[in-house]
Amino acid sequence: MTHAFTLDSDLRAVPCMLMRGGTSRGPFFLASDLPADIAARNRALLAAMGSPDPRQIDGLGGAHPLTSKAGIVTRGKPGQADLDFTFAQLQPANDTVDTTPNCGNMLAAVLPFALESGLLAAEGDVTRARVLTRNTGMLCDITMQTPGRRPRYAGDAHIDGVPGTAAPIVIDFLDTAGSVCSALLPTGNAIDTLAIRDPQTGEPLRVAATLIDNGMPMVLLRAADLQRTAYESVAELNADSALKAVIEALRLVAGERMGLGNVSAKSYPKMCLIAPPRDAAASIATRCFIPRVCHEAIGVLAAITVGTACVLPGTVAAGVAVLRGAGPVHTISVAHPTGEFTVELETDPARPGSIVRSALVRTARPIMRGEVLIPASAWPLP
Ligand code: NQM
Repeated sequence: MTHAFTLDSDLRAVPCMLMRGGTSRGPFFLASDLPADIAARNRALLAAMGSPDPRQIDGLGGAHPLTSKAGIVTRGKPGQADLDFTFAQLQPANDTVDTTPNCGNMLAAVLPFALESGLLAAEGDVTRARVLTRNTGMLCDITMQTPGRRPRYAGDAHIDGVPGTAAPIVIDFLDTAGSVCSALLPTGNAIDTLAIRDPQTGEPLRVAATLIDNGMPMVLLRAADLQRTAYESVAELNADSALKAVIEALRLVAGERMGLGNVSAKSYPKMCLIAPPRDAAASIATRCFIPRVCHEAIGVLAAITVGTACVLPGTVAAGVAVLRGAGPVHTISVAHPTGEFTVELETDPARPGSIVRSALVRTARPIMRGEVLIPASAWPLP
């Protein structure tokens, strides 16, 4: 027997579906179910997630940046895309709602959400949709299994960072270079030197970095240059306040150099320590800060951006990454704290340093559907 809840109160009910997208999780909304005004929409999202509060005890957020995300989906413009997706990065402890960067993990949940919410109909045994991520204008094609025109979630694909296996969702990115930044290498250099004073010792510090954006603005640093290994555990790195202070100081300098202005309140650029792989099958070892806590795995577009640095001559990853085979299609295995992330990158031999396509596999599924209840003070009742 099903049970219907009734509600007659000063809480406002907003339809949504809680989705896992890759190694992230958050509520997905139809754009028509949220306020059109951006400030009002942000208030509604903050209330839905329970931010700001480190534990997000009064909302859906999971007290971590990877579970403080929301997706907003609508039909795309004919001739341009089947679906339009806006990704919103919230934070547990502050009141920012950032729709400037992309999130390739939440992106994986867009097609299942669109099918489940009736925004799009399944095509046949396999459904493919072109998705425009409005955050940066990025286009991709997403493919999932829909036997009998029903989404299938069970399957054999495993992604590190998520227990078990599920049906694969394939994402083909069409154009990722320079997402938030003006170009793939926003300073025009494959390596820049970042000069800071160590915030704890006051000692001057000069560190070589690759400032790069192939879908995600990132600062790549050789772990050895900071007397670390990039094999440390997430807990060790999160407890390493000396390292975190240096990384944040480097990030502020890098943000200005990348043309991003003052990034002190922004969730990007992400900071990534790199090292030669310890596992023979991997191409590179990574530990990513997003940007102040260490990622348990690595973001999707972060992995694409690191992979891109591996195949670009002259970056800090050159001489660190172990590449097998010789283009134009490179398979890069990016090792991270909970396993590895394989990305396929296609380069154009006629244009050295250009990536014409990137592809990867994720899994995603709806976890719960219903209505999130937010105080009417955050979005007044009609
Ligand atoms: O890089 C985390 C994640 C992400 C972003 C972050 C992402 C991406 O793992 O495309 O997916 O970098 O804050 O979801």
